[in-house]
Amino acid sequence: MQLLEAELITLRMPLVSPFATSFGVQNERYPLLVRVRVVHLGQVVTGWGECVALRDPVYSPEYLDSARHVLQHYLLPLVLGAPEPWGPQEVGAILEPIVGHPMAKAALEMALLDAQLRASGNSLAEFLGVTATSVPAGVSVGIQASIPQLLGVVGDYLDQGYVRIKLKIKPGWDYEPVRAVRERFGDIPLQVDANTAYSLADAPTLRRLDEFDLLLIEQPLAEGDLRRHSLLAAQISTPVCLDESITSAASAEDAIALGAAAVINVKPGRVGGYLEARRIHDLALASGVPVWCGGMVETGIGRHANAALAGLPGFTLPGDISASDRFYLTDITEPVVMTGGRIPIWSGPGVCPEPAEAAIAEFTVDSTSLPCG
Ligand code: NPG
Repeated sequence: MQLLEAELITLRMPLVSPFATSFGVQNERYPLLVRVRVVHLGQVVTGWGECVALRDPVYSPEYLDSARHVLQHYLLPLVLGAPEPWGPQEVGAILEPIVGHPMAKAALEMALLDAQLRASGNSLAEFLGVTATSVPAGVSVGIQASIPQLLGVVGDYLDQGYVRIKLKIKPGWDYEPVRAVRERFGDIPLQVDANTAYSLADAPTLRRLDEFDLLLIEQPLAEGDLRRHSLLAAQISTPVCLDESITSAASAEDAIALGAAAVINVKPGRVGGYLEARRIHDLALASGVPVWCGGMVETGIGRHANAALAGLPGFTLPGDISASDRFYLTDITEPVVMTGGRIPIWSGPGVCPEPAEAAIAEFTVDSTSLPCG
């Protein structure tokens, strides 16, 4: 593969409603798109990737400007200088000299993989060996202003057909909201996500959630707290799932070995790309650890691609794979639509339907072109 040109496009997209978590309230999303033009199989093709870094470093050390900077000044030059032949499968190794920055690396690998798939006419699902044609749709519910408001929001999502509800929690917004949802909606598949908001000293509070028979509690403690997660797991019966702590297949292997993760949330962006995501899936499957596909409020580019990944057999729990309209009035690809509680897997060439230039132009706030010739 030969890289001819790359463009880094920053969008600003309003959310249909504020999304509140323990790390802050998002009213808009700033997706960073990577568009590449490459020569592959004798054709000039365009590929798209989406970087999931947030505008600010509140969920991960990476953030919008750091991702754009490292892509422009380090990652793209490395790929440009790589001796041919290379393809998307080699990109992980090519980028290895740069420490960290998995979200930026994932976006570049995704764009190159998309280009390869468009040239060969294959879908991401075919590439991954996925035979499923749809996946169950779960939805993530932000922290609400009151319990009646929470019950209204959860009721709406259940009416729309979502098959699993995830509630964001934080100290002071945990036991009561979960109890209210269980009381009102009964035995629905329900899980909670703390986004690192607790410490091990909160084990007695978290143990109170045991009575609700939750599918899992996601990332209760800090990202680096693998050992403490295993200590917490010994004190509560709700299965502990890790998100922020898992940034690679190696960290997934460590978490499983330490008993820190009974379940793993796989987010391709967070772990450096779809290829590393598949490696985590494979090792978790071999270890008997269920995985599910997380979401990062992606546009249709990442949202369609995540649905394909979630079609792999080890993804036995419903993911945060919701329809485009959960977050966006207008998407930049053909929207992801839920029917009967399921999200169809994109079966055309590439990782997603061709993004619409007009929609991208509408939301673009910054764009940098890098001639690579
Ligand atoms: O459905 O795309 C989605 C969002 C699911 O809650 C969700 N994501 O902590 O997992 C999370 C959270 C998140 C969103 C984290 C954006 C970081 C950025």
